[in-house]
Amino acid sequence: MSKPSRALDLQSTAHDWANALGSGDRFVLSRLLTFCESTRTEHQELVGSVLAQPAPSLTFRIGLTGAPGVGKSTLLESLGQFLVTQGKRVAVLSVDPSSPITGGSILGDKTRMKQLSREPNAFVRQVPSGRLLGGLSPGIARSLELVDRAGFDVIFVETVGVGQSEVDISSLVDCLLLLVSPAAGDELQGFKRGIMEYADLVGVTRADLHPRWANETLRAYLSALRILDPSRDKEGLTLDALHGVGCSALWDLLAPRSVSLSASRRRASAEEWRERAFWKEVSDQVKAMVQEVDSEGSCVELSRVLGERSAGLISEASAAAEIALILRPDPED
Ligand SMILES: Nc1nc2c(ncn2[C@@H]2O[C@H](COP(=O)(O)OP(=O)(O)O)[C@@H](O)[C@H]2O)c(=O)[nH]1
Ligand SMILES: [Mg+2]
Repeated sequence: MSKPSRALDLQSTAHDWANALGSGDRFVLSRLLTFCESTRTEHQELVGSVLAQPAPSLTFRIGLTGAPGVGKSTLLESLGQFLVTQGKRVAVLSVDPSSPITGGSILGDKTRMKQLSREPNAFVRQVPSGRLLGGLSPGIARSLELVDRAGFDVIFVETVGVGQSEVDISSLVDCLLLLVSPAAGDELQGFKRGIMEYADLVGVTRADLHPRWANETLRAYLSALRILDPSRDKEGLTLDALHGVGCSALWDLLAPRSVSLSASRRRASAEEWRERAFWKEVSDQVKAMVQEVDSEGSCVELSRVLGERSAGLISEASAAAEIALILRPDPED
């Protein structure tokens, strides 16, 4: 007999935790996600051992990206409920750049997906972003793995489309949906190439407010997407996220893309992603260290190199090489 889920603690075996998770126990899922976000070693170790237990990875993962306010959470509220009425179990991981760790969330009701959260067959969770706005925390790959094991049919990951995050998320999902707002003719210039290249589908929100602009925007995005990557099948549609108009058509576009990666391949990509997240963190820390030198004036040599580089006296490459030499410990010491 396995333990009741509320009796599980850090002394319980990974096997018991994994069983409770696999039975779809959301209390256990919530606790494991909290451990995943924790900095305590014993929490990280438990998550690691739970994930080391064999389990199929079968959940269809969909990334949803776009500028703040475009309508990501609103769409998930509608689309999630639509899917629940279709008998699907739906999970949402929403990467929240406004520091939910402290509980100091400044998010409105829309962002919380209030209706969807109340559905017994839905699970909505805000996960903290990395240190940079819109960045993904290194824990996200593991959080996704945990949700994946809790028996949902679909997992959505909502990320703010800033910087690298959509590139990162695209390696963890089966399909990436880019949401954009309707824009007038000249505003359609200057697409953000980075985001576009990774998107499989594009949705234009607020079609209820600006139907004509929404259609024009969709046309412009689709032709740009096809030029950027003619090999991939890019599709899109206009939506009224607020009233859920277009959810059924959107699902018709999404569902065929669930013919997804095999479990082992996905696990490899999660590991690869954690590896990248780790080295990014290391280089950010080193960068911060080097940048602080100037103000503290603690390292004369570094200050000199930084000063010479700003003044254009030495090239970027030789400045970087000199910094590496300075940071390397002296074997004589
Ligand atoms: N009328 C209308 N309002 C929308 C639509 N999509 C989003 N909104 C509104 O836009 C605001 C921001 O939406 P939200 O989902 O929080 O954006 P997110 O930051 O991308 O998650 C909310 O007040 C929504 O009600 C839409 O398709 N039509
Ligand atoms: Mg949101």
